[in-house]
Amino acid sequence: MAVTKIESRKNASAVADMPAKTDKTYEGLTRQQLVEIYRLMYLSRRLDDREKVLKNQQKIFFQISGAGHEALTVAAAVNLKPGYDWFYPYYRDRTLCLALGVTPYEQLLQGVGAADDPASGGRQMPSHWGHKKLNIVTQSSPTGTQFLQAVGCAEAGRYFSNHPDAAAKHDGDYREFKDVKFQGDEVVYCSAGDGTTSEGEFWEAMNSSCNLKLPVLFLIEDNGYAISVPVEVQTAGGNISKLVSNFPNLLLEECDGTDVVASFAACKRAVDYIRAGKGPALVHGHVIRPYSHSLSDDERLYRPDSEREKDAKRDPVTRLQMFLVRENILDEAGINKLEKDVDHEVEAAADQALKATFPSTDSIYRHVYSEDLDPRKMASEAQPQGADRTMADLINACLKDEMRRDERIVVFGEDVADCSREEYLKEQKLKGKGGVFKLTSGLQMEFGGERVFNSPLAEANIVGRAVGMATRGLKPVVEIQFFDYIWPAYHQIRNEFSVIRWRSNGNFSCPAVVRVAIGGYLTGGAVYHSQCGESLFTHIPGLRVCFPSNALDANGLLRTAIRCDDPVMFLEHKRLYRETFGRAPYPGPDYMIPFGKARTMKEGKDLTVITYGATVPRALQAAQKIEREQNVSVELIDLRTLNPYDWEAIATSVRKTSRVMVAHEDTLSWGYGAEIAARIADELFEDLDAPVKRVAATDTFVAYQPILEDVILPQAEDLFKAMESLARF
Ligand SMILES: Cc1ncc(C[n+]2csc(CCOP(=O)(O)OP(=O)(O)O)c2C)c(N)n1
Ligand SMILES: [Mg+2]
Repeated sequence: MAVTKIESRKNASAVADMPAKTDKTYEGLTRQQLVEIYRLMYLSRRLDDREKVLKNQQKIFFQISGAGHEALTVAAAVNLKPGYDWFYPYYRDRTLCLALGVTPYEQLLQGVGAADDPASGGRQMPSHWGHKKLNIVTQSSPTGTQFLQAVGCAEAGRYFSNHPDAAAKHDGDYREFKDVKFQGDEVVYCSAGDGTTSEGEFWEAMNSSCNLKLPVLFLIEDNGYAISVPVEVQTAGGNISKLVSNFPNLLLEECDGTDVVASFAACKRAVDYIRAGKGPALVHGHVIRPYSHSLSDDERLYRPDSEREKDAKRDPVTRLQMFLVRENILDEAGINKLEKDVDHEVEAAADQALKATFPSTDSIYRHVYSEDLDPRKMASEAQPQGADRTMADLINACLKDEMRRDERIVVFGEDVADCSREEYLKEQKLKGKGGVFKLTSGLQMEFGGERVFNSPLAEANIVGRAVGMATRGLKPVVEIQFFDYIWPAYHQIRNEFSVIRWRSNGNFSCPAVVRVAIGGYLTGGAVYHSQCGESLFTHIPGLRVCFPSNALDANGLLRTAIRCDDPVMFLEHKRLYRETFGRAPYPGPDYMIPFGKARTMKEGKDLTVITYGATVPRALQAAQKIEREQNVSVELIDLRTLNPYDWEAIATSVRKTSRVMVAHEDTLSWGYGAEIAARIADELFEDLDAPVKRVAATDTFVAYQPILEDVILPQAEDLFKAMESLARF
């Protein structure tokens, strides 16, 4: 049983030589194990106490405690295996992390913000856990983003068990740097507080993990409050167990989380159930929160003494201490010795942590992107074959090529499968759907439902699961059906997908591709099927952003996106999917376009137009017209990728023409063009003969009525006029 392991861990030495007085066990816990558990709980509490002092002395900068949650989280930990199972803990899980093998010194390094902090190297707050060796996945601060990632993590474990060859290393792409570990019966632990179950992503994770019978242990640590908001305000009826009790395939355990033995028994039943492959489990433990929410909170403002005193009587550390004495497991002298040893250990760890080296200030850019593989350098030649094909065709062809080449790729999203009810496909009576724009058509038929499948209609679900899978080494290439509906996933994109590598100081990464159908000019697309918004991604460090304008670029950039080691937003303009403009022959299965290399669509000498996406063909039309009619020679640059972008190409062209405009389909103000224009003004001022111009959509939404859409979105005519005035300036 896994629990015996804690005796052999380094920290257990204080009690290892204690003779067991009887063979009596408590729900399977031996007396010696209970002593060790007490040691961990007491250690955890003392670390919180020590941190509080350090915070008051301004030697650390934030403190949030695990106090009151010690019994429940240690009970979970002793049923699990560090470095074997996977862990998505939250900030109250100090005792769990100690029990898994994070040392007190390592925990204090977090508070200090030390270079050697194994969780983040000083980038993330203390008690935001992460430990690569122990499979404790980097923790963020938004409540509840861990749920769907835990689901994805569990899916990845199952996938690799079914496809062990996919785990192999492979030179020349992200797999060279992304090691895969899997066990077959691993459990994914995911904890949260009672308040956090109000987040929609909790329910999405319950839904998917139960539906897919995934090995996830949800531990809900219910201390009755979310900062100052009591549980009955968060949860209908005040008890989360009641609300989740009807989920199919779920084992539900409700326990007194201040009682170690009861918590241990509940967690053991849960873990046994999960390891047996029966589905997920949720353990709902009732705990207390004696130290307010954090050091920034004073709970006396909203909780009367009577309530706090009632809680104090259930303090888990005191309860276990009394239990040990009552059961003659330790006497007073034994307790005193243990506590003294722990006090010394904490002091020594704190002294050592306070001497730790800080991160160097020039390290701040490390791990924003992969340090191993640079997509700006990934390139291979096209080998054109056959007739011209559309952007939709060549994206589909790239997905197929890459899925044949790399068994780690999974594709999911809304409607992306050919047909979820596979028996219909087997009867071969139907063609299948394959995406609302048919971009994933035929993928499920070729690669099977395990690699290509429909997600629930829930965008956070898609990206959150993809992040969890990619963290484990899978390569999800997921689809967001319309950019207009990406917002539920934006939280995962902004706070997780982009930042996991940086905040974990390179210990974790989640290189996946999010394909997004974007843009207007649809005639009838209206407000919610026509939006752009690329600057909302380019404004996020850590993300690569592609926005191809033609079939060949879409193919070559998507291949680089898939093979690279960074998270990529791949923006596909739906108006361009089947446009006559920009069709091209299939370039072969290895064609890669490096990121950050613009394409000069047309050379010119009088003015430069910098653009991308659906304004490329419109700008080209305008440029040809002005050249024809007024002999103005326009240089047209298609950026192709927006982060990174090709500054070199911009600067070279501006130096040549001295007149420049940036054009895009997205709204004008605070758009992508503002950044490019500002940089040109800053760095190329002396090369300019005219102010930098911008052409973009009006600062409105896109309307349904075509005559309105026409005035809202930039047309070739608008570009023509802007070129004219720029040339004349
Ligand atoms: C998405 C999000 N909203 C708000 C916060 C601010 N916040 C941090 S912890 C917390 C309360 C969490 O309560 P609960 O889930 O019950 O956990 P507990 O702290 O009680 O253990 C809040 C509102 C946050 N971190 N993330
Ligand atoms: Mg709470």
